[in-house]
Amino acid sequence: MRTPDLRTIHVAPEARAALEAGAPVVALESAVFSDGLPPAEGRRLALRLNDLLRSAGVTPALIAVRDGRIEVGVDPAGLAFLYGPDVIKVAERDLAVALAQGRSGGTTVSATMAVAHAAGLRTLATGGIGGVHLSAESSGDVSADLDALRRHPLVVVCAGAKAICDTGRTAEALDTLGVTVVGYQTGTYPAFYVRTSGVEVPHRVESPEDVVAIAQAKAALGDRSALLVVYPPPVAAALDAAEVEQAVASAMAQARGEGITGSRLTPYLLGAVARATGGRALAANLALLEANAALAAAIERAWAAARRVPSR
Ligand code: PSU
Ligand code: MN
Repeated sequence: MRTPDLRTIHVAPEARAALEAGAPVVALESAVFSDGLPPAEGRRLALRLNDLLRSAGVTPALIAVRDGRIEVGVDPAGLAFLYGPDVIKVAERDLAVALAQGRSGGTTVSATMAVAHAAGLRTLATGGIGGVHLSAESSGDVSADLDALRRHPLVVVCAGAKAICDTGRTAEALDTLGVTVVGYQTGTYPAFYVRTSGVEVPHRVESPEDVVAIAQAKAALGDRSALLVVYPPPVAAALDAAEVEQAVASAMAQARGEGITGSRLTPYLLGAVARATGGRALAANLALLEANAALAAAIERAWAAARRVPSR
């Protein structure tokens, strides 16, 4: 799919002004609010992310679809439309349906990348990307986020793939697709709630400036794939690998028992894992979303500063 036509995308005045000025802007996905977190937690987190980005001198650009309008720069105080009865989880392939049928929904990483790319944004923060699911052998479930990373040249900050994915197989898929992956102050992929999966990342970076230099080099080469920055969750909130493995295994058994598949699977599993860990998975999820937004903000600030330096 080509990136959507900018005329079908509504960019809020503040985000538009920041983009025109070359000022730092961070895109946020909204499926995490509509599907990934309990509504009350999601709504509070949306406000916190907004405040965090603003205090870092960055314009927040929450992306979502409201009544068939694709919006960039949604007010985090007005998220009720994400919790109505007809809300859909909008992956890139669903944008057209939402548009044609006037639907509302939270955008996944794939849809958020497509919209952000078309609107001229450079950096996106999320919790975990979708990847190759642990059940992929039998179900064939591989997230559309992966192919979107091949086609949209954004910097995407995440804590690796979601806990219900197989990090090793997700890393191989990213390799095949030609996505540039760097570990931020780490040599291995984090596994969402867990600081390390043991799977090596191809490259390691130490600073926001390192990330910007690679993003600029990719642009200079005409490389259209994303730069995926994997960032371990904060030490204080991170969980133990064994605990997560057990919680995920029992969540998958429950999902099988209830016959849950397709786009409903991710939200179902995340909820079951949160319950199985007595809420510690939820706390880790919130903490890593904030940390990722903060790193995305630092990357955007470094990028805006780099633009002001005269070129050699
Ligand atoms: N990570 C989370 N919560 C989420 C998601 C990721 O902690 O809700 C969402 C993201 O929006 C991601 C999507 O793009 O799940 C992937 O869904 P699927 O596996 O169905 O492609
Ligand atoms: Mn899927």
